[in-house]
Amino acid sequence: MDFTLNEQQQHWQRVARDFAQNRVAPIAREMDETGEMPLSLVTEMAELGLLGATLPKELGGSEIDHLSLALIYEELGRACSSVRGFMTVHSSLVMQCINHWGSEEQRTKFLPMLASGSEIGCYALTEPEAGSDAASISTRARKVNGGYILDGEKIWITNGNIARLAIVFAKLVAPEFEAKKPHERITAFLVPLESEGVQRVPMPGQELGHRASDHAHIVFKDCFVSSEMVLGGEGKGFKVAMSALDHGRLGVAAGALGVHQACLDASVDFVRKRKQFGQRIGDFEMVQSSIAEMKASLDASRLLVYRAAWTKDQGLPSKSETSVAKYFATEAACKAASDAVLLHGGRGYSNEYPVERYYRDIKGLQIYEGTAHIQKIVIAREVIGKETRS
Ligand code: COS
Repeated sequence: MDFTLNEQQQHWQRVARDFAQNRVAPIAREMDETGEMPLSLVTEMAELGLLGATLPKELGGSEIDHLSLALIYEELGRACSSVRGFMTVHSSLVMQCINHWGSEEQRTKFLPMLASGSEIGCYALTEPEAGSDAASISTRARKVNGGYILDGEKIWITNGNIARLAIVFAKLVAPEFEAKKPHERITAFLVPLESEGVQRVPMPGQELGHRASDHAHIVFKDCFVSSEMVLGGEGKGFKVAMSALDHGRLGVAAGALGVHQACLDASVDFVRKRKQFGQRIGDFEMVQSSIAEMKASLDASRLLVYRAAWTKDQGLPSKSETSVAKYFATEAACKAASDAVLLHGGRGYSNEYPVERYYRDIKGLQIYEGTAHIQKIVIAREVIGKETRS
């Protein structure tokens, strides 16, 4: 087994690290306080070739492998979870999904614009009454001449206010779909968000973390979408949604690695400098125990995340590997962030040091794109097999 990164992977790790440390990290605190990510960062990411990531070059992509993409997310997550979250939604949930499921026309029309950052994408699945139970969405798509009319509402849509294109999931209302199971009625649509019948507002309230992320509440009321905007075919929307989440979950898992690494870096720096009882606190065994646990769990998470990326690169089914990586890496990073705050004592509890931001941000990664419980369902079903009811 070869654990070394190849030249291409090292290249993308370097590019992402330079960008994250020089352009993102210095303003991470400010973005957290103002609740805004400057859109100039999107342009910079596009110019570096990060946004196009795994897409083919002729569609504006960089044709990189999934392991390189995971390294990019890790470096972004190490600097700022909100910026990493922006890119995971835009590049993995939206672009990889269109690249996989889109018709030739859809791919050539939308992907180059998204790769260049001139258009931003979002993924609209979650609803007020449909989170983990994605098949229970109530947004409807009524078939009419030449297309469909969408009615319904979506919440917690990352990039939803800044995006111009959304992948929207809705249940088809048509006689031939009436007898079908709920998930078999779901269809994915590419919806330009400036269409008539779309209303968007920022989500109310302030989130615990990811404060520079843009989250929208989107309402569709008599919104016409033409037939050629169906993504993946009528009734295929649940599979479209789930396969996109498999890409997105790898991004979240890799982002958690970055937060975990940042917690370790900050803690090591602190315990080397901070003195109590006449010695550096890093010389106390209990502190060393925390640092050792943080490092050991980080190494384990990294192997799992890289394995999931590698599995994708082999073209093998990677649903279970991705859920294992997402579940383990986010849990481990949550523990690391909690320990990092504790090691910093009173300073860790204030925003004088970045660990309190890591602690707030990481909780979101246990939830976004499928909670830890959902990941365990996916893993257990793979291991035990799904219950069959007669
Ligand atoms: N890729 C492709 N197809 C998939 C898939 C995947 N990862 N996961 C499931 N499917 C398919 C199944 O094969 C099944 O197909 P058939 O109809 O041909 O048998 C179909 O989808 C239904 O699958 P399943 O019965 O497992 O669906 P459930 O309703 O039980 O839901 C969970 C499964 C809970 C795993 C799913 O609803 C889920 O991931 N929920 C979380 C949603 C989420 O992450 N939301 C976050 C917000 S979006 S950023």
